[in-house]
Amino acid sequence: MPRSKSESAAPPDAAAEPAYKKLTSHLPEPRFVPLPGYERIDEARMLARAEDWYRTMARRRTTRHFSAEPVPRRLIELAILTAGTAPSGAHRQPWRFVAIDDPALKAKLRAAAEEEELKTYSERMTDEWREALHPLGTDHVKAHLTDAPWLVVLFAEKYGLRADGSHRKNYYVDESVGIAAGLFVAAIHMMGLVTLTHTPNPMGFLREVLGRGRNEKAVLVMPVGYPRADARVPDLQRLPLEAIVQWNA
Ligand code: IYR
Repeated sequence: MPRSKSESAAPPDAAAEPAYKKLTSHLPEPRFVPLPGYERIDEARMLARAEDWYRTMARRRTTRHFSAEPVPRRLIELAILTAGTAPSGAHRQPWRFVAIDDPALKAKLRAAAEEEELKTYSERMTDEWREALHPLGTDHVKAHLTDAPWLVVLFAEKYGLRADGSHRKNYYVDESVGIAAGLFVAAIHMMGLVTLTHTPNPMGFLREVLGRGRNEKAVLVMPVGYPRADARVPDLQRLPLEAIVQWNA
């Protein structure tokens, strides 16, 4: 009896490399090093640290009420270094930070942001959106942009630029930059400062005023400083665990 085509085909060889592996065979072997700095800790300490970290992070709030008290530049450097530990698509690290403490530049950015935001709140927002923001008390007045001692503007590098001007694609830029932003927010909180994730809309003016390249897109403006003694926040609750997790299907 003739064997069917599938029976006569060579059995798949588990050890055989799929053809795509050949496509990078001209490249140098990747270099791997032992996982650096990993320290196994016992379970009781794991739990204590996890509880402590959670309780500390649960106290983080976004406030619009910043003190003008100066903050040392090294603290901003450390928050940016921490943000830069984020994982990123193909390890392209597509985040760039502009840290501003010059009062004139802060005033210029505030004026530009308020001009756009006035149009956004007046004309661009839908009624539904305006109503959604109502409990947060946000409006086009951005006093925090000049009150806070630092403004940190986060840019996403949409693509890299090679020396010859050609574009080098970056991967998962939004996800990577979002993770970096989260780490920045956590770092600021852990050092006892506050920040606010301001999303001016539209953001094009930031690239122009700050002289960034066309391959970068502004993502967030984050004032950083101490909270004012009378700082207030909207009365919000966070979702309980049951509402945000599913264990298995
Ligand atoms: N970009 C505006 C509007 C705004 C939108 C959302 I969604 C917020 O959670 C907060 C504000 C602004 O920064 O005011």
